[in-house]
Amino acid sequence: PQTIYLADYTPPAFLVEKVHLTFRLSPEKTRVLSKIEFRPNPASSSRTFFLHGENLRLIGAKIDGAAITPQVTAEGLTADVPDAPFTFEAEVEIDPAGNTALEGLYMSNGMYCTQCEAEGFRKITYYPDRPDVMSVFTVRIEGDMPVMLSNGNPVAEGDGWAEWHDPWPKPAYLFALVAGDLVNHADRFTTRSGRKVDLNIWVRPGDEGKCAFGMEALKKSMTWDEEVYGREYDLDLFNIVAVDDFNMGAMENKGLNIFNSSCVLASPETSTDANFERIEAIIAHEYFHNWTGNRITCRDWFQLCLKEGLTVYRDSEFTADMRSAPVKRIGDVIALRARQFREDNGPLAHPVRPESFVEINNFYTATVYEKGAELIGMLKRLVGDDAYGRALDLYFERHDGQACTIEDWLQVFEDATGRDLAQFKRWYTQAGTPRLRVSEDYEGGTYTLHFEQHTPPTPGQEVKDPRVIPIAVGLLGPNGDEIKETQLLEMTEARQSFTFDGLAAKPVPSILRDFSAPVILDRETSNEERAFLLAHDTDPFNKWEAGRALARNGLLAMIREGAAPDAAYLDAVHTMARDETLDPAFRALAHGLPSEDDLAQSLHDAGHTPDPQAIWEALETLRDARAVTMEATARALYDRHQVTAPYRPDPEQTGARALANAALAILTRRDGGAQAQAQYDAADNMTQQLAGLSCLLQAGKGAAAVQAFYEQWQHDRLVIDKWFSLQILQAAPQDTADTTARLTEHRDFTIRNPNRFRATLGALAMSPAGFHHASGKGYKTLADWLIALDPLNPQTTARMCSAFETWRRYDADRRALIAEQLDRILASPNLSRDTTEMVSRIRG
Ligand code: B3K
Ligand code: ZN
Repeated sequence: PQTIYLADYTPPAFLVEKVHLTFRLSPEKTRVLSKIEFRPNPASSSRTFFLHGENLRLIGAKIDGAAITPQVTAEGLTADVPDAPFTFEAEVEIDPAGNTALEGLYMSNGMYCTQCEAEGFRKITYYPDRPDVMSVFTVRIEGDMPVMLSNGNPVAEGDGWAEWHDPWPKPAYLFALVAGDLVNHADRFTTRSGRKVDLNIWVRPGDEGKCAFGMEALKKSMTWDEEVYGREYDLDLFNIVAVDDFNMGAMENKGLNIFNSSCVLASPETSTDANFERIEAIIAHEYFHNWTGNRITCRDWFQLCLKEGLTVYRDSEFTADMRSAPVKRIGDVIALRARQFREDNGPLAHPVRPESFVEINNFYTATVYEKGAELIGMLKRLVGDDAYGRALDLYFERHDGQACTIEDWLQVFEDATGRDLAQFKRWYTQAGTPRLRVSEDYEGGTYTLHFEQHTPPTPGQEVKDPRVIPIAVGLLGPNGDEIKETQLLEMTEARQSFTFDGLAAKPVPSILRDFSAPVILDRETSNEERAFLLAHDTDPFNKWEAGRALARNGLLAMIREGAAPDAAYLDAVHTMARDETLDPAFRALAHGLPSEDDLAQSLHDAGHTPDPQAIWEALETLRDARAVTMEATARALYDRHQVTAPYRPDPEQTGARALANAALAILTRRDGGAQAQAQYDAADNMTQQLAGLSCLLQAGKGAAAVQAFYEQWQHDRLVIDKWFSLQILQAAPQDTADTTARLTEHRDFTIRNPNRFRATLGALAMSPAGFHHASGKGYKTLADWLIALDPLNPQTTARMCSAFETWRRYDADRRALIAEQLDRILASPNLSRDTTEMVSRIRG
């Protein structure tokens, strides 16, 4: 397969003025008629006419009305064209029903839908399928479907046809079409300048009752973007459609967002608090793309973080405003470390702006999205809130309607602030997580912090230059009072020291407050100091972080030296649990322990080979010990934080349920599941029901509830996905692979639905002790299914290969077992470009 390089970018030879598409829908033989008005691009010296096109049956083509015979290959079409504006027409036939890859136009439960980002439009018709070609689309849909939608505004409709027009020029990746038997949940929004916008969430009949929450989230997002970023919606209609078969979460097509049904449908009975929160965030994210992504798009796919990093950052600000900012921040950092740090420290490491790719779908990664968002957050910290606001205003003013680059983005900040961002740009071009080593000294009232930054080599990048790192620091006095409020240290050198004068005693530093930069902090410190910060730090993130570090150190000592559970940790976490001045949601988070994967990485970093089984056992031992010391407290917390009011997925109730369910998990280790069974039986919402079921499975008492749950929910796909996952996640390590294999035989398992596949095989991959079981059966089960999925759906297969990305951490036996599976995948006949690239990079 061919590698594409950023350095090879050239502007398009031809631009598109207008495009008219006619779809004659038919499941196996859809005809697509296109009429595209091209003109030579004055900014290009090339006059080579090339249109992308894949899996298309060309019926005929014309230029300026005259039939032509273009040269057609598997990638596209070329033809001789005039050196002046001309009209290209084509008629092609495609097979939506046979499209199992879920890219281009495909069918999901009898409904037609599209997914074009990144390069799916070329599976619909011949077109310059690149984001820097923006055009105005008019679309006619012919078919016998009750509802037929495309981007923009409806123009006209009749029996068996509908016409749509989108006045905003857009790249082909934002094109969308949906046709099916759908019903809508409708609402209205008036923008601050008075535009009346019709809002709809379109779903399959029967799902109407699961739209209200998503609709509220949409309206809140629209208001928030007006208030915070000054951005208004720009069409008279905004449609969201829920689709069951979808490769990712959702897609921001102009005026017609398409969602994985799991990311929009919600009801208290079927969705957990976490589902509600995620749905609110994803609806916001896709809506925010209307400005950061659609009005201003990317010049080429290397610039993906331009829209994704910024939009993730914007949706995180939104959630922080709607809910608790510290809880959101802590949750984001947990996820960043779990997914992005893992990626950045393994064979798939790549810069936030990659320099090459084989298959762009493989670069919709935690690095581009989540680290990309961290870069925006750092930039905002460095320039300050006001300057950030000015820079964003300038960005929208200068680049509206354009396809831009990271250089454009940084230039806006330089122009708005007068700041030189050359060093900051390294965050976009250098892969790897910087490690920040800290030491300190104190003499005569002066306290000095010494920092040293180092970024380990990553594939293709041996040596790294120092980056600018914003380090938020506060100082606490010996009695726990804050003696220096948070200040931002700007580290620009490889080694740099910062002093604080006039101190009466040696302070305790609180470093990297609010996780001010995506780095790994490396500081020799005592557990006493961590317990002190846990008790006194005014920064919620670092308070949480201190507890997490205590837990991690105790666990590492248990794993490495067979130490007993750390009394200091047990004591500190117990004290915090009882502190009713603290937000219940925060306390629930502080109860979480480092993940198995987190511990494996810590061991690896310290030069040890992680044993997944030993890690799992240490966590179990610690949880048991905690249950002994905290039993009475857990009982009290459980009772105190029961929610009696009618269910609402708001931050208060969500926090209370999270804390009560953390307490339930503790109690279950003492009462054998009695309280969990009671909760399961009484539950009137999915959060409580699922927590009850989870605890019962944990206690080995889940058989009856598993059966009952299935019978209650077998009609609801999204709930049954949870049923598949939970049984695997809660299996004992030696049973994880067998449970997975057994569930793949269940009549409700299907390889064709990505949600179900992820619920099952993804759960196996997310259970480290089970996945890495010494027998190798976890590896083999996953590889078998990836090999089976690849011919049907390369995108989802390739994404799930990252389960193997940490393989070099493990012992020689496990490495050999994994290598065998990776080689087996690579040797599969006709392996997709997507999976070939991923497995080759992982194998190294
Ligand atoms: N932009 C889409 C992701 C498309 C993924 C293509 N493989 C969703 C989002 O980030 O909002
Ligand atoms: Zn996005």
